[in-house]
Amino acid sequence: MKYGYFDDRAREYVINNPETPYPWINYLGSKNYFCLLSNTAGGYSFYKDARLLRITRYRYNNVPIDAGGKYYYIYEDGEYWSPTWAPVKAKLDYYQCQHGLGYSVITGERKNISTEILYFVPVDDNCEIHRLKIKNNGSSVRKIKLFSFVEFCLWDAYDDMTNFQRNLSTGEVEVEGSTIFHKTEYRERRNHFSFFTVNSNISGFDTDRESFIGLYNGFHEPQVVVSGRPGNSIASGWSPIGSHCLEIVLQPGEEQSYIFILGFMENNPDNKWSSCGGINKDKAYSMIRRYNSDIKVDNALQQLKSYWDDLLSGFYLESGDDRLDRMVNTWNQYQCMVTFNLARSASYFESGISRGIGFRDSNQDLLGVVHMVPERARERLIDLARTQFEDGSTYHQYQPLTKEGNNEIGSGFNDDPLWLILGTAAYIKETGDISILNEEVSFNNGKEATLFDHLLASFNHVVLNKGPHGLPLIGRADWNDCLNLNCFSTDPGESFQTTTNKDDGQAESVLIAGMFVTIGPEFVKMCRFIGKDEIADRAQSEIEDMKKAVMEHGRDKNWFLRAYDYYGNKVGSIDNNEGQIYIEPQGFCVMGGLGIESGFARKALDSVKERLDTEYGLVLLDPPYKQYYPELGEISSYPPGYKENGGIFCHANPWIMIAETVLGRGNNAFEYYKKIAPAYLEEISDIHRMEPYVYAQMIAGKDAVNHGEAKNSWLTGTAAWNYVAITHYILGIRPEYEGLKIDPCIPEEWSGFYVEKRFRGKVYKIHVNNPAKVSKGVKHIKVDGEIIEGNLIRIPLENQARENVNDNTTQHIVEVIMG
Ligand code: BGC
Ligand code: IFM
Repeated sequence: MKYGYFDDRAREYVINNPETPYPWINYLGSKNYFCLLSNTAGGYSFYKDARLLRITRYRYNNVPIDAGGKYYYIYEDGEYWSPTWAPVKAKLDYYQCQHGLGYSVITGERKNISTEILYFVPVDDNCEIHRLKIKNNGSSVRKIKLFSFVEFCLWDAYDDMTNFQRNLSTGEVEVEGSTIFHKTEYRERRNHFSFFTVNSNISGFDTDRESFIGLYNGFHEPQVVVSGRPGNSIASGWSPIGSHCLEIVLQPGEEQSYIFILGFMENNPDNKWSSCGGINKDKAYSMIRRYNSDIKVDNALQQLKSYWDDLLSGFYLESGDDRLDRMVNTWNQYQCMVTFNLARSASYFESGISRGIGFRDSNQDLLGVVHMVPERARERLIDLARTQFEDGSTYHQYQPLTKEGNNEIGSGFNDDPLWLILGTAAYIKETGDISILNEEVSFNNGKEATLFDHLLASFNHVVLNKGPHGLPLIGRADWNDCLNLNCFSTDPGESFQTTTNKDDGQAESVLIAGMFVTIGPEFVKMCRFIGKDEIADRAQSEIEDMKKAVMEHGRDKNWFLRAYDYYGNKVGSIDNNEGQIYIEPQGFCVMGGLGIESGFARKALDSVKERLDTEYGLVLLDPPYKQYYPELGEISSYPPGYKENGGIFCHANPWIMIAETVLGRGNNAFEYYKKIAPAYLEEISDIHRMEPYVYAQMIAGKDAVNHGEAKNSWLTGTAAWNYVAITHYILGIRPEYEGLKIDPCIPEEWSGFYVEKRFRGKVYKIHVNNPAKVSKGVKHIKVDGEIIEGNLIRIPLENQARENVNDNTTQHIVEVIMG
């Protein structure tokens, strides 16, 4: 069942039924000010950090689930409704929500009054605009009252939901004309405030939640709206809100437009406003003047649209399959940007208070955006490297506001270091900017180093932390956060403890080994490019050793093992009762070229098909753990079929897609792609439940009660990896250090496709033809009419200055014949 449709021309998902299977959200904001907005106007806003600078309040785990947002109420003759359907839920004669790139439009009509609310955050400002157009579609004059509503958060979202003894006495507001200022101090510092305003006279306002809603009412029946009379309340403590009341008279056919602005103002940090003193209203008023007319709002919206058009135009596909095109051209790239911006902080599944920027997460996220925002990817790499320890280990997360490593979580995830090599490689391949390796960036202890020194430390961290089988020690966990194998009991019957001491924890990871043989060669190539051949030779021999270790100790009969636990027992083996085969090492070991000649790779991927494939995607392991195994850590604490315990963990699916392309099996690769790509799941939205325009982290596996039901949409490494799988490996348009490789691995039945790719300052118009109906293999390539050697369009690294990446002046026509 569908709840809307894709409008590809407008690049919108248009929802036409407000009762979606779960709130279907959008993200407004692209730099510092962000807002999560659901299809019925639920959600919240924050500045930079979803925990520390939360502008409006939101209650997770609420009943109903999505209560609290940017609401408008229409009142007429004792009757009232929400033009966004929620929260009042009075039946609308027409409802539509268009989620576009960085903006949403919610339209509602009842009793011939139609309202269209455009919500967006201007590209370079710290505010959100709600432009409300209201029209009388009937034949009589209408007199209505319009009430706005936002609920302010007292800044630190965690404190806001826990520290009531203090917070209920801190709220302060001020009303001047049509502007409501939220002035509550943030602890001792009044260095920021927010405001909510409208570009018209108001007939009243409210700033105190209890006065507006009533102590025993809900958002669906605020007493002020029920009575149609604003209370003109001034909040003092308790819960400050912002609500305007506008009296509107509409002639038949008349339409009026009102612009509401919710803004955030930060003062210069060394020019703090005095406690209980004034706030800098002038700054707010000048922001308000930037958007106080329809023309100004139209311009700002246009600017936003151009911003996204420009970002997304770096890769354009015509495949003949609408669903694939809309994934590649719009929604997958869009999700990659949102995920890169927000890491794992704020979604409808991540509360915005618990996580910083993940080291492994960010390095993977940037794989999906480096072609759009290379400068920001570069900056992120440097920020990440700066939190790395000298021995190559890394803080698992850093805090976005301070960029300091998160001490609470610390380090010890032994996969983390390798992702920095992968992220850096992706950056260099896309931009050609090898100079990043010389960038000075100190280690966490302040010791001076270049980025290359960091990568060397990362590489060595694996080499110097191997276990009894010559495989990498896993530490607290590798990519699979829930596989905590250094859990042991010193005394039978005693509870299990975890050790992170490397001399203690002997558990080994075949996934890290697979990553090492996949990512290690990237490091070797970088060494060679900058003339460090001796390091390259040593590194290469370490890679060979690791390959041997995997082939000797990292294999089961038909697939790659997952790990050895603390006691040296195999994990992910046919000898185990449960958890016999895991997805991750099959993907990475094959990507790293293991077992290709011997046919073992094929066997491993055939086993994946046989054991892990389902109608809705590949499960993480099989069979799931049905009992709790303390020696495996968190993984078996999940019910069978959920999350890492045999859920369809979408992040790991593209690793198999890529591995399939290594074997040249384009049919399999694309079949796996389609199974989890949201645009292909639109018709089963009632089963899948999440937004059909973005990936979810997990879909319940075959052993789960609700097989096929997804959770954790939006902020997941799934976005970047699927983008890499489809663009670099299935379509095969792949940046390499030496240039652009054209190496498609597609379903045999495809007759070809067309791609336009912006690459190192030029545009490549690539026509791929597949007359012989093969999956893989390129017969010849012509660039501007000349046949080139092989399938690499060579562009030497040293010619590529970083500043060039967005200069699209030169075009090349590339004709590719597969066969
Ligand atoms: C995983 C969760 C797990 C959590 C804490 C996350 O990355 O997705 O399943 O519960 O880490 O270990
Ligand atoms: O690898 C992790 C990631 O860092 C956070 N989400 C879950 C993944 C698998 O456990």
